[in-house]
Amino acid sequence: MPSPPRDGLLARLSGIVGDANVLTDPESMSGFLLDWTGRYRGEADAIVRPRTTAEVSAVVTECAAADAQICVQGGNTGLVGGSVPPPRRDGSRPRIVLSTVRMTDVDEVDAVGRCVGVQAGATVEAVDAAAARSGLAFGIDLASRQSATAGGVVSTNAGGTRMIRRGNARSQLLGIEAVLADGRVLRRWASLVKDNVGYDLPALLAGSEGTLAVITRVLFRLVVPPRAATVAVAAIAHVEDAIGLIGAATSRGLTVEAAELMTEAGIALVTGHGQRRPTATPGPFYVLLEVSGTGDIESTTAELLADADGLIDAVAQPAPARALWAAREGHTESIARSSSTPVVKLDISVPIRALPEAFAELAAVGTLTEFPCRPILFGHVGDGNIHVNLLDVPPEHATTVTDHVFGIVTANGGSISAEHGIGRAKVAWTHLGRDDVDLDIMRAIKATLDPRDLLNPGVLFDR
Ligand code: 2HG
Ligand code: ZN
Repeated sequence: MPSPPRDGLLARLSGIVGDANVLTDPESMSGFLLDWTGRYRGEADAIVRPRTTAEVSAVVTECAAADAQICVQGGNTGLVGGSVPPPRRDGSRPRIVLSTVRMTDVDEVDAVGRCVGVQAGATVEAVDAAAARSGLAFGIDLASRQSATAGGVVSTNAGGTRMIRRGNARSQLLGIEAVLADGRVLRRWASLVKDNVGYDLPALLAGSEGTLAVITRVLFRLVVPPRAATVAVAAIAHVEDAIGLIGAATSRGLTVEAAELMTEAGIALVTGHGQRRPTATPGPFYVLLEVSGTGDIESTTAELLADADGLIDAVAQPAPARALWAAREGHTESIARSSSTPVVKLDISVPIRALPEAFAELAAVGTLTEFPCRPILFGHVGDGNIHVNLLDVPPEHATTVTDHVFGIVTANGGSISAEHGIGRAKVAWTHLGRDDVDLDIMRAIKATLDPRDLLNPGVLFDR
C-alpha cells in the first residue's frame, strides 16, 4: 500500500521544479516505476524532474528534511533494477523518483583540452554527437545510446563496446558535480589530466549506482577517433578462435577497437527479428572485430581473416558498418521479445584464459533438467565479459539458476557483475565478489555519505 507523503513535501517540491514536473498520477508515473527488463517494479509517491543542479540540491534538501528516500533515474536502460524504486517495505517513509530527463545540456566542446561538460540527463548519443562536431568521439558506446545518459553510465561505471580500447565510464571522467544526501554540492571540475590532491572522489562516485550522491553534471574526456576502421564478422568454429583473432590482429599492428562474441542461437534470434545474417555460412560462433591502424587496413584485415584458425566464413566492411553491428546490438531487444518469462540477465566476466571453458559450462546450463531455460550468450569477448541471458526461466527457478551460474563464474575466477552493476538484482550475491573487509568498507562509505539511507534504497546493499 502506498504510504502518504510527509505533509506538504510534494507541494514544496512543486515550488522548486514547478507543478508540471511533479508527477503523481499513476499513468504518468508508471513508465518510471518499471525497469527495462520488466522484472523490477517499484512504488513511489511522485516523479520529480528538476532542471538544474540547484534544483536537485533543493529537492534533496527537502527530501532529507521530510525523511523521504530518493531513487535516481536516468534513461532507465540499466538491466539490474537499479533505477526504479523497490516495492515498499517500510510504509512510513515517503519516496520519490528523481528523473534527470530535463537535465540534457551539453556544453561547448573544448577541442584543445579534448573534453566536454554535460548535464546528467544528456544521452550517450548526444555526448558523442557533440564530440563528433569537433572531430572527436566519446569513449563510451552502447546499444542503448539513444536513451542511456551521462549520469547513468557514470553511476553504473558502464563498459560497452569500446571498453577494450577506451576503458569504462570511470576512465572517461575528468570531473564531476554531484549533490550529496544533505543537499551540499560536490564539484570537481578542472579539466586537468593530472590532479592528485587526495582521494579520487569522482572515481568513487563512478559505479556507486546512485547510493552516495546524485550526479548532476559530468566533465568527460574525449578521444580522437581513428581515421579509418574496418568491421569484420567471422563465423568461427570455437570460442578460442575469437580470442586467437584478437591476438593475431594486435600482432599484425592493428588496433582492436571492439571485439564481440555471438553464437548461432543469438544470430537466429536477431535475424528472426528483422536483422540481416552477417555471414552466408553460419557458424556455431561469431566474432565481430572492429580494427583500425595505419596503411591498408582492409588488406591487413583480409590477411588476418585468411590465416584465422577455425574460420568458417567472414565478411568485412569499412566502419561504421551499421548492418554488421546491428546483428550484435539487436541481441538485447530480440532476447526480450523471445522469452516467455522475464529474462534472467547475468553479466559476468572471467579471465580471458578461462573463457572457453567457462563459456562451455555456461552454455550447458540449458541442458540441465533441474532448471528449464534457454541460454543466449554473447558479449565483449576481449574483456572476458559474457552476457548470460536465460530465457523461459520459470520465475520460481530464477534464484537457483542464478546461484548455479554464479557458481560456475566464481569457480573460474570471475566476477558476478562485469559491467551492469549490482542494482537490486544481484544484492544477494555481492559476497561472491567481495570479501567481508571489502563489504565493511563499502558500508562505512555509505554510512558516511548517506547515513540515513536516503539515496537509492535497496540498491547495492540489502537494508
Ligand atoms: C550489451 O552489451 C549490453 O549489449 C546488454 O550490455 C547486454 O542484454 C544484455 O545482456
Ligand atoms: Zn554489454
